[in-house]
Amino acid sequence: MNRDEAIEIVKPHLKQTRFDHTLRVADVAKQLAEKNGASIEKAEIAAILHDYAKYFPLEDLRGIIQDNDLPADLLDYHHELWHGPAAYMIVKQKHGVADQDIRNAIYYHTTGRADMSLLETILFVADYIEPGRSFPGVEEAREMAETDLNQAAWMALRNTIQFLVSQHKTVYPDTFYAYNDLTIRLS
Ligand code: DGI
Ligand code: FE
Ligand code: FE
Ligand code: FE
Repeated sequence: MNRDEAIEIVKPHLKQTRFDHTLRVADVAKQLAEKNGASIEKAEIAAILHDYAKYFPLEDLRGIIQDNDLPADLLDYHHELWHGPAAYMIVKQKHGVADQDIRNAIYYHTTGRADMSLLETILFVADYIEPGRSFPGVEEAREMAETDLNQAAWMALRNTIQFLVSQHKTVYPDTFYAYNDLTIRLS
């Protein structure tokens, strides 16, 4: 699958603003891949596909999770967490994306997880720091991504956990596992 094929797949499913976000994530992911010695082509494809399922009806996302033995506990958490695992499954089944690392990057782009691969970390950070994002702490994470990708991922995880806690929201365990893993690895 090349860039244009990936774009053709996702474009009909995204609003213009989300499509623009997707292209910015792809740009940032390519830069991070180049800087960190990852495959630029894989980073670009994973980024273009990452929010494919963002606007699928919730019943469809629920069905994809249930019918494919994805973790059932996802359904106990915020539905915002469903579109990554669902996209992972659809690109595998409908679009023949065979590369496990690309698919895992899509799967974990919202929550993160422990022991993220380089490609997973790149997509996780690119989604967080793309130039259209403007939440508190993003500028620090952006600057950190220039020199230390894992430290930038750690900052994104810490900020997200702090934000969710401040809003009295639940935090999916993989997000804690990702944070703990990087806290240990970076100390
Ligand atoms: O799809 P995007 O908007 O580009 O970004 P995303 O897929 O990273 O979604 C991030 C949103 O998910 C963010 O606003 C926080 C929300 N969220 C809800 N529960 C959790 C969560 N994010 C994480 N990392 N962990 C959660 O448990
Ligand atoms: Fe997303
Ligand atoms: Fe994200
Ligand atoms: Fe995104």
